[in-house]
Amino acid sequence: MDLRQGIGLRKLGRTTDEFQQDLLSNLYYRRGTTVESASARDAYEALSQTVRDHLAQRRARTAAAQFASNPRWVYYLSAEYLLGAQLEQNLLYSGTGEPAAEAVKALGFSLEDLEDLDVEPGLGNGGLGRLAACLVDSLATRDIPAVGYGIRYDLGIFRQIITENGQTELPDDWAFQGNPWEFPAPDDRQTVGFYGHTEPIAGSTTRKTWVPGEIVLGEPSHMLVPGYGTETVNIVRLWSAKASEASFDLSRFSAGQYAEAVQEAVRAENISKVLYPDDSTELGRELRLKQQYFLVSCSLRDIVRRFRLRNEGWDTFADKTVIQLNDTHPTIAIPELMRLLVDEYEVEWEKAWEITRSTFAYTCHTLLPEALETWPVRMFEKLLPRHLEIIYLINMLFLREVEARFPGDHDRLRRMSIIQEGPERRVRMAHLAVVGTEAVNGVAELHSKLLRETVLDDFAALWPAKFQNVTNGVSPRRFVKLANPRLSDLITEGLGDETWLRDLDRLAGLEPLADDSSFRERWQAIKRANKVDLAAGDPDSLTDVMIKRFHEYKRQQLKVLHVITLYQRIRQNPAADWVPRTVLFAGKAAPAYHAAKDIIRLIATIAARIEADPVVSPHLKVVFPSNYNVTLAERIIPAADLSEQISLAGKEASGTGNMKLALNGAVTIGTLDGANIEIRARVGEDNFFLFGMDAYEAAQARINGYHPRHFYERDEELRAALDTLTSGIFGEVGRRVAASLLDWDEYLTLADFRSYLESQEQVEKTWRDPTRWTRMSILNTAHSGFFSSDRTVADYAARIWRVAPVPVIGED
Ligand code: H2P
Repeated sequence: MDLRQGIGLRKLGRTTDEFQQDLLSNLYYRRGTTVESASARDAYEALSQTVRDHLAQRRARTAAAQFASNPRWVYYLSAEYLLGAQLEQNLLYSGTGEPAAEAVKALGFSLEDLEDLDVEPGLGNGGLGRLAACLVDSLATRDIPAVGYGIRYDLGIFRQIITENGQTELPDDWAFQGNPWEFPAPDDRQTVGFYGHTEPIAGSTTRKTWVPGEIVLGEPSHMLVPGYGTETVNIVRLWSAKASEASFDLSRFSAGQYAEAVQEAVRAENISKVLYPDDSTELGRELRLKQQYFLVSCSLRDIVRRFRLRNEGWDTFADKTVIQLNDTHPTIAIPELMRLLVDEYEVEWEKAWEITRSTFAYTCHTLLPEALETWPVRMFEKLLPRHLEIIYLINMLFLREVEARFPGDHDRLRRMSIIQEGPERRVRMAHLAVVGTEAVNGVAELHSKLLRETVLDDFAALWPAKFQNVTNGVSPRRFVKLANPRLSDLITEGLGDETWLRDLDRLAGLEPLADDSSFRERWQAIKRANKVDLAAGDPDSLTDVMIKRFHEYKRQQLKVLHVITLYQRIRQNPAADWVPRTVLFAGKAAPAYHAAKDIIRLIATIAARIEADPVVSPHLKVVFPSNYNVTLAERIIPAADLSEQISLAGKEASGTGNMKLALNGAVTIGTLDGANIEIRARVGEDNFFLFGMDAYEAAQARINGYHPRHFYERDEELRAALDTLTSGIFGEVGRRVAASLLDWDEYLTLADFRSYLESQEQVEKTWRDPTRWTRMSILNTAHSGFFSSDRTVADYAARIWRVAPVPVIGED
């Protein structure tokens, strides 16, 4: 028997009988229980193991095929992954859904019961983390050899509870009951240093020895990332911080100083304790920087370990390695690779710099200048003294390059420097990320353009070819097939087969069906059924959803002003023929972001008030389900009629919820911002409700001197809405929100109010014509094929990574 790479393994069964046997054997040998006494958890664990085994076999073949082809590997470094629940996805991707359902039934459970036990790892915050998850899905689906690296936070994004008092945050101990999808790999543990000092090395001007003052261990485990409709199974490798043995102080423990004995160990393990520790304190900020270096250091050592398995020279490193930095969080990877090459492997500085620059690429996800990270030099110096020295040298050589191109332009040098001068000197991570990479991309056309024209304009002038656009995308498997099985079946029927799930442009084939009345009726019936399942409000009402992280630039407050206006209009004229609406908000606000939390609280207050109002409640309902996460998104998106994408133009880099909603037949009301522009261009102007200023008008409005009170004075309904808030009927929080809008209104909410209201009137007019609305809905789906993350990955592969697929040959 050939035992290499699992070739000698028994092939796992796919028939119901075979699957059942495997399930029973897992129940018996891994859970130590029998059919008679199995709990739902036993059944869930045994089922997960059985499904996982199928993927593990594919994983073994993938690893063998990828290693044999010696490809250029894509390493995706991301502080966040919002992977979503795993069981349902893995049933689909392993093709075991049907036998599993039967086998589980024979145990006395339903698949749905067991899916409820599947906990989603909340290792991310919003679009950025979910994008990482969609990209790794598509990397595997496109057979691209890749590893995602991240942090295995013990506590993921907090669990949110919404009450009339707003948002309450609770810890999310997601792996409390274990995580059956994870493979620990303690052998690949890494050692990470912090603090300490550097020492010169005799005879070298560039090399130094770093003597860290604290050592922490990084222990990896990985999750399997299967491709859809292919054999490839890649991995996401997540690092947990562990204290080294030496950090436990046995003598103190023996002396009864229990807390002191473990304090060093606790400090070490705190590194991977929570996602985004509160950074309103100095210690919190230092912990974040520690997390970033922890991720980078473990991952780079792992990448170097993998490279060195082949004994190839450093000359080939960049040909075999591309490291994508997902935003600036992992940017310390640039000086870290320099440190490894120069200090540890004795590669010449120039050579090391050439390797580093051709290895990295950077994706920027924001346009808000305040969201581009900077770290105090002082903190860097203390925590990562050697890295700061390397950054200084990189900066000096870089500024020389700028000086040579733009002699005497001191202002430019100051603007472009990696070090921001001022009372507190800071390291500008985005500048480091641009200087140390081969390619920089924004995530939608407008975003990439604005990056070149505004925040990174000096860099674009220096290196125009470095700047690219790669428009985001989403996984049609998770967000259509799994989230919306009814619609998915209808699409498959309409197109004749399921190949659209790997080739989303095929959705265009639905276009003619928009004119087919029986197809339209079925389409409508599915939307209704999804609304019934969601149970948020009357399924015949217009389901109007705004689901995303809470941030003032996204302008949930504009939607609030709309709701208040509707409330007042209905109260003034209760007998009129109102379009019934269910307005659904979902999303979390960062715990220290008080203005965003105020908006949540205000929404909760308004929702309760409307609910209690017999005049308004038959026509208008506001709901705010708690704890927005991937699982909840998968329930809301299929039920949405109207998708709110109302950020101030020029502020939302892309958005991906907009894509998920359009794909599921929600019609967008939106500004010319982020990917909305590309959605509108594809679905057609007639099938999109546009309003508001564009990015240039918005920028101009600020420059010309924006006075929110001016809009308040001129627009009677706006005035009434704001006066209502100021009157206190929605509590103190209403007053605060009104004051912030009237006094400053950073994101020009009041300026776009009237245009938004007019566009909402168009929405209602269209809604009254179900044929027209349903056509729009179908055409939105039909023309959203471009927004597949498979296309995004193909773009990165061709233009940035220059990598090709490595197919994995199947067993059969
Ligand atoms: C961010 C941007 C979005 C973008 C997403 C993925 C940071 O997500 O703001 O515009 O689509 O990255 O590129 P979010 O706001 O949802 O946290």
